[in-house]
Order: sequence, then structure tokens, then C-alpha cells
Amino acid sequence: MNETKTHYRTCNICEAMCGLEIKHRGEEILSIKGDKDDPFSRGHICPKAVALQDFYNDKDRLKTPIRRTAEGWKEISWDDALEEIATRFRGIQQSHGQNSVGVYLGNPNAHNFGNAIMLPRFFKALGTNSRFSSASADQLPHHVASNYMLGAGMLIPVPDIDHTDFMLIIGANPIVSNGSLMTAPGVGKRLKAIQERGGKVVVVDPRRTETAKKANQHLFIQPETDALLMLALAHTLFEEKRVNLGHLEPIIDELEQLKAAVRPYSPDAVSAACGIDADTIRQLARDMADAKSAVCYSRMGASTQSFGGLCQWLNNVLNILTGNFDRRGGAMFPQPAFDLIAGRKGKRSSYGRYQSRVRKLPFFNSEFPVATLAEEILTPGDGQIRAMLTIAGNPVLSAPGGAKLDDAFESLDFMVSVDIYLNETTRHADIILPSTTGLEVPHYDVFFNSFAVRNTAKFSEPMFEKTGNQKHDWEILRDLALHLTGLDDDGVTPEMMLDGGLKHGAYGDQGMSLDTLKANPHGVDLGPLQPCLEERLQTEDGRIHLAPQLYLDDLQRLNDSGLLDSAERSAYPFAMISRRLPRSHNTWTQNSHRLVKGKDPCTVQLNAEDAKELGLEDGQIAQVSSPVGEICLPVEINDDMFSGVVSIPQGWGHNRSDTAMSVASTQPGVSINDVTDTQRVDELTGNAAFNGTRVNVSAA
Ligand SMILES: Nc1nc2c(c(=O)[nH]1)N[C@H]1C(S)=C(S)[C@@H](COP(=O)(O)OP(=O)(O)OC[C@H]3O[C@@H](n4cnc5c(=O)[nH]c(N)nc54)[C@H](O)[C@@H]3O)O[C@H]1N2
Ligand SMILES: Nc1nc2c(c(=O)[nH]1)N[C@H]1C(S)=C(S)[C@@H](COP(=O)(O)OP(=O)(O)OC[C@H]3O[C@@H](n4cnc5c(=O)[nH]c(N)nc54)[C@H](O)[C@@H]3O)O[C@H]1N2
Ligand code: SF4
Ligand SMILES: [Mo]
Repeated sequence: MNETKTHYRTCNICEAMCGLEIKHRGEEILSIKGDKDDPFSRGHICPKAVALQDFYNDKDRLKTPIRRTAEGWKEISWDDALEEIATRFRGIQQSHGQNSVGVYLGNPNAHNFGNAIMLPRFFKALGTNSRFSSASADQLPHHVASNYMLGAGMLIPVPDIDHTDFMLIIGANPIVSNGSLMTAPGVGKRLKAIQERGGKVVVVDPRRTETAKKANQHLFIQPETDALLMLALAHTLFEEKRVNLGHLEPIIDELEQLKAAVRPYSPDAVSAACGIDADTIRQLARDMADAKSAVCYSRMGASTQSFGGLCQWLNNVLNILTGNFDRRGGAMFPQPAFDLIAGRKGKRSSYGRYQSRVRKLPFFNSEFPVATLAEEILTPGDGQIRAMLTIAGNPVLSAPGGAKLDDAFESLDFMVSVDIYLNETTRHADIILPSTTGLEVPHYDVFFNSFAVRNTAKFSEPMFEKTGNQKHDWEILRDLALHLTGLDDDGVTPEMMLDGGLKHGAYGDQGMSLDTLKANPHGVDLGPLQPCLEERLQTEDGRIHLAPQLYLDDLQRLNDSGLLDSAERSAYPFAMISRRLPRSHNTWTQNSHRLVKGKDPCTVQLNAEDAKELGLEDGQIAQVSSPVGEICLPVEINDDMFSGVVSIPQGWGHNRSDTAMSVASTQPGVSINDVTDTQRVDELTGNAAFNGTRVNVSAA
């Protein structure tokens, strides 16, 4: 009989990095709780962590490589699979060029340090520019803003939530999402603490969200008008002489250009478009400027929209103009133990180095926008993508106009997926390679420590040995690279590279190493964020650029947009926005019976007045249609929606055939990305513009 053991690790599902305490007897998991001794999360967890056992035990998990045949899926050996993949990829590249093999990386890559560390080697071996990822359906505008203003796409400011006196949250719902580009486990408590110390939380969102309900003030806003609001806030700061650059003043450039650029955007000029009255905007600017410390934090709502680039630039501008950049209680810069920007100073960014073949969208961070993927596969001609590799991604459900990828993937000469499931995307593959996940994987957050509201470091050992015939993702990447190049394994592992980075990092002289972390399974506290931008700034001239020309140029597009095309408005009278749910993570957690039990959460929310006008009742099935598609789902009437706006969850729609997710596929729910449009992007950055998609709603 096995004895009961306790294992400590970090949850790898979302960005919050919660510490877990897991009791188990052999392979039987007895309990999953928050680790009270984790110096960062101090016991916080959410319902998803408990489902880690479901993913571990899931009988639908792929256990061995499989190959599509005329008689269905057949198991094959790793050697045969890897050999065939290398031969086919190389053959296609020889006939059609290096870029004819495309790669899509999904969100879990960011939660897996083995991938993060091994991917550059893999890409070097494959040699293709046809790279795509979920970043361009997510945070790309943050990287572009950091690149142009601070010299490094990964040098992203995070709100110092634990010390701020005023937090303006635009288009984020951290109570549900648990924070994003703001790793802050237990964010609800942290927000409450702002209020308890006499501070204020203001939420700007077209939906009265779970976060808005806890805030001191909630302002409804018309989708996609946030750039106008932020321009008007900046305008007011100049107009009322409230600009105060603080300690960074000597290294800030382009203040005059900025001042001229925001001049036309008075609160009166933007009020009608935003749906917020001018005095309220002025007061918001004053509140932010007058607070002892303040921070503006904007996320998905402000990023995945037509002016996401402008929004994330202006978000930084507001923090800089109020003297809150790199200052306690403002927008600060973590100093992670494993530093992604170390040694990158002076490296030129790849922004705009190439343009996508079909639509001429910009290349950034060595990738093209995922909104272009379907057309790059479907449009014949030189440079067309003929083969694909997806790694931990489900773009058929997650990408804008995702349904188009069903046809695109089906048309490929060859497709490979590295995944844990046979799902909506991987069902199109010729070969699927099964990886380990969650509890079977060692863990260190190379990305999220760079976006965390406190400096900490933690390494988790794998809790269980791999089962079956699976490999770690990084081993698959290594083996694919070796088969592609014919080289011998040099024996370098992600742990060795992590150890090297820790020893040479900012805490190396204090003894930081992988051994140190292994000896401290609850994690090591490295203290609160400290002002450090002057050392971490990566611009060649050592200065902060307030008004990079590409943003000034993009203002013209904002002006010309009239924001709302009136023809489109009459045919499609509603603006659609996406919603995240407390008990699911993107597209892949819906196979946990524990997480999907209860009422169907995949509803279209709208307010009572709009519903009445449409003759819709609560619970009735509505059809939501856009120029590219339609979905049918139940109506949920509440007073949380701004008029003319409807909200639908992202990540659902597991009703396609030929998948093998026995729990998920029996769930109701449809894919919002069957109605979003590949053509709707923020033209500046290429980021997907999910929010504000025009739709019509009617009884089904
Ligand atoms: N309309 C709309 N669309 C959106 C969004 C939205 O708000 N609205 N949000 C966007 C955002 S922010 C994101 S990040 C993207 C996410 O887009 P994706 O990353 O494409 O979607 P995921 O659901 O995260 O897909 C994860 C895939 O990885 C697999 N997987 C899980 N764990 C592992 C693992 O450890 N190893 C491997 N190899 N595979 C694994 C899962 O089975 C699944 O196939 O969606 C975007 N799409
Ligand atoms: N439970 C759960 N947690 C998650 C995820 C999940 O799927 N489920 N996904 C994870 C991922 S990959 C990410 S990237 C993060 C995202 O983290 P967040 O950005 O905090 O999450 P969202 O819920 O997408 O928040 C976007 C908010 O913007 C609002 N919004 C939509 N359009 C507009 C607009 O035009 N203007 C404004 N001002 N607001 C708008 C929406 O109503 C919504 O409240 O969450 C992560 N955490
Ligand atoms: S908040 Fe995120 S990291 Fe924390 S337990 Fe939930 S899913 Fe895991
Ligand atoms: Mo995301």
C-alpha cells in the first residue's frame, strides 16, 4: 500500500501562477488545494486547478503517435512518425520553398518552459518565416508598444496593483480571467485591498463585468472607442496642466509631438462616440492625475479590436503623463530571475521586416498575424503554405474566422499536430504527436514571471512519470529538429538552459540557480517590484519615446473610420464582444466533467430593452449572424450589457465531427469564431479585431 504524499507545484493553466498543494497516494490524487506557503499566491486557487487531475486521468488523452489512414487513425511508432514528418516537410520545402511549411503555436506554449526554451532551436532547424501564433489574437499590441516606446517587445509594464491608489481597468475582467499581463494570483483580494487603503478602482467595459461589480465606478463604453477615450484623457491632462512626468522626465522624448497629436480629441469631441459624457471623462483624468499613485491597465478588450495598437500605446502614455511609469503604485517593470530581455539591447525588432504574401500585413516577433493564416493556405501562388504544424493550438475554434481554417487545413498536402487531444484542429492532421501536460511536466514560468506584480521564482518537479508512449513537448521539438537536420543530440535540456539563465541573471550573485529553486519547492520571494526602467530600457538612444511616428500616422485611420460604418450598422445593428468564463480556459478544458457540469454557460447576453425590441425572451434560441457566418445559442437577458452590444463566450463549439473529446463534444455551445471575420484586424499591428464585430440577432 502506497503512503500519502504531498507534492507542491505551480498551476500551469492560466497566467496567475498559483501554488498548489496536491495530496496523492501513488497515482491516485486525493486533493488539490492552494499552497498557503507559496510566497506569491498564499493559498489562492480557482476551480480550474482541481481539474488538473481530470486532464491527467482523461481517457481521451492521446497516448501514442497516430497516423491517418484510409481505415481511420492507426498507431505508429515515434521513429516512423518523426522520419515521415521530416521527409515530408523537407520534400515540400524543396519543391515549394522554405516558407511552404507553416507553424502555428497556441497558448499553452507560453505555460511550458521546455517549449519556450526549445522552440528557437526547432525553428532554426525547420527554417520558415510562415510562423503564426495566438499572440496575434491576443497581446500583440502590447509588444508593439513596448518595442517602439521602450526598445523591447517583451519589456511590458505591469500594474503595481499591491501599492496603487487608483486603478483604471479598460477592457479586462481579472476577477474571471485571474489577470493577464498582470500575473497576480488572488486578484480579487488585491483589488479589494486598494479600496481598503482608501484607493479607487474604475472599470471601463461595454459589459458590467464581475470586476466592474466590485469596482468603485463602472463606465459603459461603445466597443472599439477606447483609443478615443484615452486620447481625451491625455488631452485633458495637457489642457488642465496636469502633466507631470516624474523621475523619468530627463529621458522622455516627443512630449510636444504628443501634445499636438492629442489636441483635437477633447472630451466633448469623443463623448458621443464613446457613449461617456464629457464631464465624466474630464473627472476621470483628474482622478487619475490627483491620486497619490495611479495606473491605467488595459487588456483584451482594448487589444483585440480595430485600434488595439493605438490603445496600448495610449495606455503607456497615460501612465507616463501622470508620472506613474516605473513608480511604486504605477506601471512597473518586473526583474525576473530568468530574464527574457537579457542581452537583447540593440537587437533590431522584426516589425515590418516582411509583409504577408496575400494581405500585406506586418511581420512582428518573427511571426505573421494569425488572421492571415487561412488565406495563406488557400490562395494559390508562389509562397503558398502547403503543409502545417500546429503545436498546442486549436485555431479552428480560437482564430478569427476560425471556421475558414477547417477548409484550409483540409486542403493541405500534409499536416502535423503536437497536442494532447484529437480536437477540432488536430482532426485535420495526418500525424498527431502526443505530449505530456500539466502534472507530468516540470514547470518554471519563463514568461509570466516577466509580467508578475511581485518578483518571485519557483520550479516544480514533475509530479508523475510520463505514462504510455508520450513525450514532453520539448523532447518532440528536439527530436523533430534532429530528424530535420540529421544532427546528433548535444544533450542540452531545458533545465540546463534554465539553470544557466538563473545563474547569469539578476539574482545570480545571490546564489540563484536551479538547485536553489529545487531546494525551495514553495518558491522564493524576491521582493516587490522596484523602479528599474533606466537599467532595463532597451532603446538604442537610452530614451523613452512618447510619440512614435507609426502611432501618429495611425490616428488618421481612427479619424477616417468614422468608427462605425453606417451601412454595416443598419444591416448588422449589434456590436459583438467576447466573454471569458470562470470554469473554462480557452478551448481545451471542456473535457473535464468537473468544469462543465451545471447550466450551459454559452449564451448570448444582451440587455432587456434590446431583447424586447427583438422580441426575444430569456432562454430562447437566437441566431447571431455576421457577414461571414451564423451561430444559434440561448439568449440570456440581464442589465449588465450596454445597449447595442451582445456578449458571447470564446472557446466553445465542440460539436464538430471526428473529434475524440467525449465530454466536450456532448456539451452545448457554439464557436464565436464562426462569426468573427479574418478581415477584421487592427491594421497597425495585424492583431485580430474580435471585439466590435457587427452582427444581427434574431429569433432562430
Ligand atoms: N473570439 C475570440 N477568440 C479568441 C479570444 C477571444 O477573447 N475572443 N481569445 C484569444 C486568446 S487570448 C487566446 S490565448 C487564443 C487561444 O488560442 P489557442 O492557443 O489556439 O487555443 P487553446 O484553446 O489554448 O488551444 C490549446 C491547444 O493545446 C492543447 N494542449 C493543452 N495543453 C497542452 C500541452 O501541454 N501540450 C500540448 N502540446 N498541447 C496542449 C489543447 O488540446 C488545444 O488543442 O484564443 C484567442 N481567440
Ligand atoms: N477563466 C478563464 N481565465 C482565463 C482565460 C479563460 O479562457 N478563462 N483565458 C486566459 C487568456 S488566454 C487571456 S489572454 C486572459 C485575458 O484576460 P482579460 O483581458 O482580463 O479577459 P477578458 O475576459 O477577455 O476581458 C476582456 C474584457 O473586455 C471587454 N471588452 C470587449 N470589447 C471591449 C471594448 O471594445 N472596449 C472595452 N473597454 N472593453 C471591451 C469584455 O467585456 C471583457 O470584460 O485570460 C486568461 N484567463
Ligand atoms: S487562477 Fe489560474 S493559475 Fe490559479 S489555480 Fe486558477 S487556473 Fe490555475
Ligand atoms: Mo490569451
